[in-house]
Amino acid sequence: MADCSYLNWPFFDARHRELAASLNAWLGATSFPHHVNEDKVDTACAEFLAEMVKGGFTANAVSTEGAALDVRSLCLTREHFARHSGLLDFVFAMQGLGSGPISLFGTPEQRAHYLRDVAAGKKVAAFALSEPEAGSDAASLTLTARADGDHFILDGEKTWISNGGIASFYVVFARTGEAPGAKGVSAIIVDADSPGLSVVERIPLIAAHPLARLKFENVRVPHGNLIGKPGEGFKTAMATLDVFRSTVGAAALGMARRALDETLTRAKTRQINGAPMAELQMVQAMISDMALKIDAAALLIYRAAWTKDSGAPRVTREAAMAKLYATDTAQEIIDAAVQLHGGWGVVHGHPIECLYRDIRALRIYEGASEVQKVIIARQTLAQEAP
Ligand code: COS
Repeated sequence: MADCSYLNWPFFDARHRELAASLNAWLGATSFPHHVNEDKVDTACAEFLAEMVKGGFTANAVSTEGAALDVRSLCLTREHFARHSGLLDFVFAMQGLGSGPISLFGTPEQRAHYLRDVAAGKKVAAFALSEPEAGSDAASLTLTARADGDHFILDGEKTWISNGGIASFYVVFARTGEAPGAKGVSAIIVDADSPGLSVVERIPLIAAHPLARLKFENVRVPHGNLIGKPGEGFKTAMATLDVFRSTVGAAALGMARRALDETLTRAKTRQINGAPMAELQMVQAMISDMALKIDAAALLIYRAAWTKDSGAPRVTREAAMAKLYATDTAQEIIDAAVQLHGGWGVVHGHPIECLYRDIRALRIYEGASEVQKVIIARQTLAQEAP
């Protein structure tokens, strides 16, 4: 049985411990493949979503009535899902991130129309921020939305869009021109079947999940699909990422925990020179590093989640630290697990080999490690000297 003592940390309430117990029970009774081929990924996403809706877990991904999202529940769910399957975690995470701007800033009508269906698995959500020439520098995005009576007309491209091709709607960040740069961007909901919106390319990945490049040509969207105020879309995107970046760290933590679990089993059972590998001090040093990084990552993640849940208006610094540390160290932990598994660690389809591929994207999406360093440095430099 994996270590669950962290659930007794003061960051958690009784309902979080109950959620973790029900996640463990559900995951113990359901089996999800470690590896899904690119050509089966759309079907697998639909099946995984249907299963997690039946398990009752997607309701935590959205805020149908306008209450704050519970970031600790989001993190616990991602951590547990990612321990079993990177794709399972992805499906849950995207329902939350893709509809996050509506949960945080949507009107009651937008919530009623979109979020109930997202929670029920009847609608699949996507977050469309990045463009071919605007990734880390998100404020330089160029896709335009010009007003035309009571509609917007969208023209341009988005890329690296998770759930692209299977989403029911996209929350699109578009230039509406109130001011140059970050202050001239608005967040607009675009239904996937809107005429003029097309998927021009599906992008295969190191660990399969649906990802696409989208084209918008004269796409007409009613003004009622604007989320928040015109010109505040960049802040909406950043505030959404403030919530979900800690959860990326949590997914990395789940993968790292799985790597450690697998390594402990191997180190205790594999005999080298007539004794278990675990008796070798070099192996012990690696296991010690793994365990230490896992606890440090968990502390940063649940500190950020607890701070947000306790009512902090922004957790930009805490969330950036959690994502940066947890994803970078999970990569190191999984690499060490590959090393300690010897040849098995690189056998296609072995759980450790799957983790090795699953973890890589987490250091890039929702703000690369380097972006998180910029954010942490800016926030630290902005502090008053004593
Ligand atoms: N919450 C609320 N508002 C925020 C915010 C947050 N977390 N972060 C920034 N803002 C606001 C700022 O306060 C500023 O508004 P004011 O001038 O009124 O104060 C505005 O947004 C612009 O912020 P800033 O000047 O920091 O913008 P930059 O263009 O310098 O942004 C980074 C820099 C690198 C932080 C940003 O572009 C970023 O996060 N890039 C990565 C994007 C990303 O994660 N892409 C992945 C897409 S999802 S897979």
